[in-house]
Amino acid sequence: MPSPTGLIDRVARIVAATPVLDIHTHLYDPSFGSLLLRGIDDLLVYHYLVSESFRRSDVPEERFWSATKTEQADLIWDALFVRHSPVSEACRGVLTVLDAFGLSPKQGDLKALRQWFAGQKPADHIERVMALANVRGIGMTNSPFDDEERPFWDAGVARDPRFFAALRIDPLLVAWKQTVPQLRAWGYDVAPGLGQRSADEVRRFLADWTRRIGARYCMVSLPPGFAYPADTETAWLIEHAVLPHCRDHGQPFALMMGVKRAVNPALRMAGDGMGRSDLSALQALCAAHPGNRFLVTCLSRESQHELVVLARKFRTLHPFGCWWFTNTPQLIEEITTMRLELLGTSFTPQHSDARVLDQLVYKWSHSREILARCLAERYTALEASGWPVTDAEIQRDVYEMLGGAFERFCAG
Ligand code: HDL
Ligand code: ZN
Repeated sequence: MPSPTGLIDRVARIVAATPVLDIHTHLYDPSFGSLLLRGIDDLLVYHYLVSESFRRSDVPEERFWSATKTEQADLIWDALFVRHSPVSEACRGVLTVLDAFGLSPKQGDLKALRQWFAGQKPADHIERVMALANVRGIGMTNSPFDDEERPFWDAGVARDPRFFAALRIDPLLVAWKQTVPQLRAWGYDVAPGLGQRSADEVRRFLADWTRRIGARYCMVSLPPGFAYPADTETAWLIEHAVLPHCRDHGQPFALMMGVKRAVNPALRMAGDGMGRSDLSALQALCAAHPGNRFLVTCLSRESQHELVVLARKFRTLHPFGCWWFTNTPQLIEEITTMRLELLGTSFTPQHSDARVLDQLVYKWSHSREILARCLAERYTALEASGWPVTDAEIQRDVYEMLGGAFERFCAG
């Protein structure tokens, strides 16, 4: 539908100019040192590209894993960029990043790219990336069970306020019995058989870490088979420990639903898959716990419509992001349009899930382009119905969707 008021350009300009709060990533505060990944080799060995490269090479998985990061990156570059056109979203992302830095990979070779990145001062590079991606804040994924990360919390590092913490508790909820010994070693009097003492001690564990890292929310990723109510450790711990904890601390509980871990273990982190979630579990959680707030993203395309309809029923449910395998232009467009048409602007369209600092540049430029298009279409339809939109209204809506609504949702 043509837009009489240059609407598409106005929306694109405002979306590009509005800084985003990236509510879920795997990036780290720069004070976490080498945990904050950046540069061409980390961009290329991103697990999305690892799985794509295995389709294009007959290198045995174990030989790949025994290679150095540089050798792995060379293999991936050759398989996905030299011998074939890099048309996948994850491949295009690497090129968007390099192009934004003014680098032309087709002329240069990986050596030249490595030299360029090696020449960037870390602190300057972080500022450059956050400015290019127009990101005002970055949500981390902080797991007490991560042996690499925990020493930084033990040491007490100076924090960059733009990086906020989120408490990730998967081992507690999806591998309870294997996690009990670790909790006991940390001084929490829990038992495999659960019970009130364990619930109290898990709440103390959650409270200790929430305070320690200043977590903005609690998060877990759940398999497609997650059920609630159910006679499972996961359901029991959510009901008797996590949700009371979240109420005590005024925190939303973030559920990332539908991940099948280690579908192909030989691919390691690249080996995870997905399945359709039974959202009646989410419906039951929202209905049984009106005092809790839920941030939810689903991995299966087939779960998206049900998630949006559930969000229409429960204002305590805030859908967010086009997660992982739905983070592709076609599905971002489909999901964002579905959400706009059924929820208005009361959701958070995207998070980057970035694992490498430089990825912020492509994940946000690709998503902003699509969000702007979807929004412009809605505003054009409004204008056609006699409701002209002002720049101020567009700015208000975009700020909401790029983090403002999330901040209000977290504040309760
Ligand atoms: O569980 C998660 O938070 C997922 O985002 C996984 O980390 C996954 O490996 C990923 O990076 N997806 O984008
Ligand atoms: Zn993630």
